[in-house]
Amino acid sequence: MTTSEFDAKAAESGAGATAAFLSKQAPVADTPPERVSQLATEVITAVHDVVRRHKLTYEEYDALKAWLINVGQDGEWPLFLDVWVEHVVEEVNNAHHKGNKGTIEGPYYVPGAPDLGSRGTLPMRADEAGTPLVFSGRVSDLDGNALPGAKVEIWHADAHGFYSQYAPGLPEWNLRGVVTADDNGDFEITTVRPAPYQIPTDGACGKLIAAAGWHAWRPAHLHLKVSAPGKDLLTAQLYFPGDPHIGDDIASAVKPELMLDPKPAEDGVGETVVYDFALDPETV
Ligand code: MBD
Ligand code: FE
Repeated sequence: MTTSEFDAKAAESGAGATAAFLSKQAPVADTPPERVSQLATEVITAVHDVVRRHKLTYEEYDALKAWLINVGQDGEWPLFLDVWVEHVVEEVNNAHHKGNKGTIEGPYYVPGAPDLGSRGTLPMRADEAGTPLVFSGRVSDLDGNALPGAKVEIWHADAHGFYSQYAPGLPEWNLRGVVTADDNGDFEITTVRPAPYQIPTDGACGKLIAAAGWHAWRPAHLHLKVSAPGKDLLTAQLYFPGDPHIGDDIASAVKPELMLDPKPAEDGVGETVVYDFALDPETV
């Protein structure tokens, strides 16, 4: 793939993520005016503090203004917020959980992926690139009781870092599916190992990264949502040992509990990995 083809797909992903976010719900929180006022005042005051502390020039102020406008025009508010803010929202909302650690959802979840039964292969192209990976596990409550019927939704990028329904040219549900835990709480998903992922570099977020001398990489990851009646939804990502970006994920979404331990498959084709989920009771 050429750089310009890569960039063209990246730009479309941003616009798609914005459209998908706005269409999935009316994102209105029932927040009382006192709390809106407090939150807004503190955010604005934090900005004032930075301006004073660093004596922001008018040139810098205008560059900031142009950049903020560009984030919207490039459709990159979902990307910006999920990369640089969501991890703290996840942290404060799930701190009380005693079961599995979760992490951020990111911008590319789509509900309603194909149902694969308890054991199945994610939809993929005949020549899908990547090492075959069989991912199995068990869903239980905090006491270890199986949760038959629990849903495990999984989605991940292809070997080029593209997510179906955001990058053009991929089959609709490529590398997205749902399995249902069987009577023992067990499930199995066959897919391919994802590749390290670079967030789009051609939009406003990429310009910030370049201007600041940062890098744009996330470690390779599988996204998951694990759910069962009466349990809190677990949104997680799982990572692979030895990945060069485990220690410096641009989205700050790696936790030691989210590391997989894949083994070579017994039949010599690809890898197998086992990872179990314990769900917390629903927060009331
Ligand atoms: C991703 O695939 C992702 O998971 C996050 C958090 C941000 C951008 C792209
Ligand atoms: Fe992702």
